[in-house]
Amino acid sequence: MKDRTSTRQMKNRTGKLTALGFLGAGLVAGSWVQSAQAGDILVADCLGHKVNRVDENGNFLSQFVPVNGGGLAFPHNMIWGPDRNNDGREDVYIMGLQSAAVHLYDGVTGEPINGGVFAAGFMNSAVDLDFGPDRNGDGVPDLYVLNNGGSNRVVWYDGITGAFQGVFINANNGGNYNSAEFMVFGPDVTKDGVPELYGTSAANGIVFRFNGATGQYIDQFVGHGAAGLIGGRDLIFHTDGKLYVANGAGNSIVRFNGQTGLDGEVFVAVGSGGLSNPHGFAFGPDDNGDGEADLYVASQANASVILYDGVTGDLIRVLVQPGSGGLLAAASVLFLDEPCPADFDDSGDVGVKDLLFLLGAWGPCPKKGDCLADFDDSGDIGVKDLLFLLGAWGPCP
Ligand SMILES: [Ca+2]
Ligand SMILES: [Ca+2]
Ligand SMILES: [Ca+2]
Ligand SMILES: [Ca+2]
Repeated sequence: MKDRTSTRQMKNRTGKLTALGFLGAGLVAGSWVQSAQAGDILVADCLGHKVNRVDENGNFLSQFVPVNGGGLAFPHNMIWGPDRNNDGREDVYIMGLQSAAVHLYDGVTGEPINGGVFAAGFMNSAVDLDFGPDRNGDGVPDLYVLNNGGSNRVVWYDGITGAFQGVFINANNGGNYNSAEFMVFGPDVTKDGVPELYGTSAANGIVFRFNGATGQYIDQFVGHGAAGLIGGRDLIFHTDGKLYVANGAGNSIVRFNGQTGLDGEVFVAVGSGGLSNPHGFAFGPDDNGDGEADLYVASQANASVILYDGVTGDLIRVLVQPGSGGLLAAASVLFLDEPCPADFDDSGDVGVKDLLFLLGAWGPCPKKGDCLADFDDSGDIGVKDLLFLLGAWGPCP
């Protein structure tokens, strides 16, 4: 039910820490950190056509998706999305570039759901996917797919059925958006309540911006070469208000003012820890104990995952050693979902303390995505969220 959709930072666990901080009482922030560190991580292997599962120390555990499982070929980005097999837990959606499909797997077991395909058709070297604005008015966020090839740069699918709906951004919409790599919905500059779409290109350092409601080209949010950005990959609007971009061709991570696109600076230094063609990345569980989320980067060219301090960008360590677990090329990372999202205090069951936390945060969220108890992502904490919590009452699965 918890449907973390529009911005990528909503899909890691940093929101939980923020929400607990928002509570003020500091409920059990210490135990949260402990718990978050115990999470496993998925690593998409684009050349190995599989998804590995590693523990918090980067040790290989298993293939979450085996080679070509569910028809997967060349997995690129991975996201959490709505529960499709009605077990009450979110499921994992994976962009298959060569299989030209959005694949779907059980978020706990990795088993393919409905044969492993949620959406297909009208994809041309599809590289990224995201749930975003509801375009067909049924109240459910729809699915957007970014194509590297063809003229149908961004296409969209019904968020419930996965049925193709149409072209959202045509390559001729303006901006000459080619060699697309990653996209994300971010700050609403047109002030119409709909987040805009921001995309990177492998061919240059431009971050393109499009109107999230109409698909029309707006501008170059970041210009080529800023902070040394010469070939973009993944991008994240982080909770600190900055836009982080993986500089694939430049082997660094750079960041900008998330509202203006200016004030570019290098965050992770060129080649730090062996960083080579960084692709997907995510802020996730605090590893070095400073209470702040750290940065996990898929270093594609040397098939590793490298961990950096989420505040300073300094190298912490190489998390997944090059080639570990048969990894051929790391495309993206995803933190396995929490098994019990309503267990805010991580006590192992959903109980009175969790109920009090939800009631204490009742009403509008201070900021969408930073509102832990907003299970249905409605932007406020209300009756539906209360019912979800009550439905999960008792010991966690
Ligand atoms: Ca599920
Ligand atoms: Ca919809
Ligand atoms: Ca807008
Ligand atoms: Ca940290």
